[in-house]
This record gives sequence, C-alpha cells and structure tokens, in this order.
Amino acid sequence: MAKIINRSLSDEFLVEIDKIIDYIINNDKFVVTSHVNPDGDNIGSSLAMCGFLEALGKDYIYLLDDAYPSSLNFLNREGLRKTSDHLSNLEGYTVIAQDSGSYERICVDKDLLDTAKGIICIDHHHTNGDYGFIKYIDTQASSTCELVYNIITRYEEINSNKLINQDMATYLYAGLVTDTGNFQYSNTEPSSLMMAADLISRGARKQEVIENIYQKNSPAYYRILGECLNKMEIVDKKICLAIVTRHMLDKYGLNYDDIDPITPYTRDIDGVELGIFIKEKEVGEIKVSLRSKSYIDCTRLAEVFDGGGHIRASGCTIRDKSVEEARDMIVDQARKLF
Ligand SMILES: [Mn+2]
Repeated sequence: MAKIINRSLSDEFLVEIDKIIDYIINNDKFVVTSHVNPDGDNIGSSLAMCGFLEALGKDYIYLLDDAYPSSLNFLNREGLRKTSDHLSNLEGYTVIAQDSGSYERICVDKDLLDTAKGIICIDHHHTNGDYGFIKYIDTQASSTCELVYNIITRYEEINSNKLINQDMATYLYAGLVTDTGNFQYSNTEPSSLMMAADLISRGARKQEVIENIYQKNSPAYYRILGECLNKMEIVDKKICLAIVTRHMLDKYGLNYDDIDPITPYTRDIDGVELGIFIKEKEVGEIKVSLRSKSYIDCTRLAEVFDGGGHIRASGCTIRDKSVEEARDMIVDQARKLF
C-alpha cells in the first residue's frame, strides 16, 4: 500500500504520540476516562484505549461517573466501567483523559482525580485549556477516536504487530461515525476515511453501529420531533431555533438523552447557517446545542454562556431562566455573530 498522506501524523504530533507510547510502555498503572455526558467518541475512544492497555498487559481502571446514553449501551462492556464512589484514591495511577475539552469536564470526582500521578490529555476540542503533563491535542482531528487510532497504529508500526481486534475496531468506528455525523461534517478528512476503511477491514461491526445509533428511534421520538419542527422558528433567514420543553418531554414520556438527534435539523435548512436547539432538561436548567454550516464559530456563542466545544458544534447551559428568557438571550448573542 502506498504511504498514506496523513495531516494528523505530522512531526509535531508524532512527537506527542511517541511520548505517550513510551510513557505507557514504561509505566504500569492507568486510569482511562473522558468527559461528562458521554457521547460516542467519549465511549469509543475510552474502550479502545482500554483494549490497547489490556493488550499490553497493563493494570488499568476505566473510570467514568456518568452512565451511557441508551443508544450507546450496545458498546457497554459489562462490569468494566467504575465510578468514583467505589475508589478511595488513585495513588500510583496515571490518568489518560480523552475527549475532554477542560479539566472541569473530566467525569471523575476531582478530589479523587487529584490523588493520581498526573494526567495525559488526548483531545480534539478547540476550547481545550491547559491540563496534562503530556498533551496530544489536535483540534483539526475528526474525533478523539482518530487520535487513539493514531497512537495504536503507530505502536503497531513500531512493533510490527496488530493489536486492533474486532471489538476495538467497532469502538473506534462508533466514535468516528458519531463525531463526523456519519461522515457528513466538514471534519471528515481523507485520514478519517482511511481510518474507517482500515477499521472495517479489521472487522468493525459497522452495521451494528449504524442500527444502534441511527435506526432505533421510538415512535414517541418522531411525535416530539413533529411538534418541535412544527414550532420551529427562523430568525433573519440565517438562524433556526427549535425548542423542547420539560413539559413536552413529560408529555411524550421521553428522556432528555432521547432528543439529541433533533439537533442537526436546526442547521440543515436551506439558507440557515446557525442551528440552535434549546432543551429544557429540568425547570431552571436549559441546555443549548449549537451547530453551524460553514462560517460561524459556534464556540464564540457557547463561550458567552460558559460553554464550549468545536467550531461547528458547541453547547452551553443556561440556568435559572425560563425557556423564553433563554431563547431571547441566545438570539441576542447569536445575531451579533453575523
Ligand atoms: Mn469528540
């Protein structure tokens, strides 16, 4: 096979990848973790890293305090995930924190986290602050799964062996699919598609991933989607707003997690650049998902409300406001971006 031209494996990143590989080879105890409110990339990259550590015979703990959303439960490895309340300290353990754009978002009790030896940060968030004694942060990467894939395949190349088994390939594929919107988003690069091809050739169960993530919607989901889209609002022809209230969730008997797939509808309208999905998780706790098509930087809007994320996909939380108040605040700020 011809040498793959892979932007994400430039010398600058290879230095960090090799530091991580050396560190893992020379140390024995690791904690693998990720961000709060787990998504496909969070779970996929964590389980793949666990698989890598397992293949190298390392002692590791998979620690994540938040439960998986139901659509990703098919990835669950029974009994593997531990939560902070079951551990008294992490002395001697090095934490590998993946896909977490800030220290605060790491989904482990912070008093417990502070007892660890240190943190290795592997991430692709634009808003990543400064944590970790080794940092492999590539904000152009499709997903953290792509970074973990780069680490494992680099190890394979150095050691002339193959470590990615069918399960690991499936975990990595799930994260790649979810973070690229099933290869639709602008973060889909040649390297992402090469990675997908390689994972499928190594047995990634791609049909299982697609069916579980995209083809298991309940009838109640379609009914709430119908009501939500019916009431959708277009502002200045460029901003689309959709709202799901707590009352609507209760009416349809749905969980907050179930309505996530509504988000892209707000962006995918002809002429709309910015999609805003407002979700009243609880009264006084309003979650806002932001998506842009081609030129608005969503993080600029999210950061006004102490949120963050990626240029094309960000989020924030507005507290102690009604849905109407939150809507007005967001629209005021959103208009300033144009
Ligand atoms: Mn991610």
